[in-house]
Amino acid sequence: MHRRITGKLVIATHNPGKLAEMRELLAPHGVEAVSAGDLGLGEPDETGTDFRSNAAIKAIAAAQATKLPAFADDSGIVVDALDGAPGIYSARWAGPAKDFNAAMAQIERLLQERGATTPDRRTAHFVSALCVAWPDDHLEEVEARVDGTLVWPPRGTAGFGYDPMFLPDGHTRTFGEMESIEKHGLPPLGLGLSHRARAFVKLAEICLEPR
Ligand code: ITT
Repeated sequence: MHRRITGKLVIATHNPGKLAEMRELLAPHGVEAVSAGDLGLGEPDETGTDFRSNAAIKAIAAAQATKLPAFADDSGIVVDALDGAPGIYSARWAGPAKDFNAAMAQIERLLQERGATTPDRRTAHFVSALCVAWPDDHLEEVEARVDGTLVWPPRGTAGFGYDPMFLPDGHTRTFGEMESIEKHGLPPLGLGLSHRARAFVKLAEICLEPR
């Protein structure tokens, strides 16, 4: 049986870009959200082998530490010509300095090495696995993706991470060139375009009161 989110919810992320998006997605549902950073929670080791298990690790750690339901996202960019890299290691490719310009340049270097210069050789998708964990170990888990191609040089300064390099299918502007409402706004305001927005729609269906 699915479980509804009621009362206070911990957003178990230390990534400010994700936190802003997760707050915006939750806002219409009247959920009182506090962030892991506000509560001074540590970051668990992401030892899972896929997005889903890493999202669960983060949500469970925060739920156990706070005795509140906790909401986590594990996400990343999967590049076909790089055999799925960086995938679950997307954050790590930016290094301790969280330098995503360097991480995007690294992807581009590898694509060039493999002769991936035309759009059909530069396909990629973002994945978001969302998990809500309760202190009694109940879990709700969903996952979604958005497909696109990688452009070079990166375009736009909106969003975070790999957004400036990612051109979603059917669009002419990268995520880095889109307003937040366009990237992850839900109907009727947006299209529910991003991986995180799409996963959130699935989560809202099973865990949240209708807007
Ligand atoms: P938390 O674990 O604290 O949530 P994190 O940044 O370490 O933060 P992940 O392990 O899930 O999170 O790494 C995901 C990385 O993938 C993230 O750092 C971004 O660089 C990238 N990413 C995920 N969603 C993205 C998006 O919507 N736009 C651009 N890049 C994204």
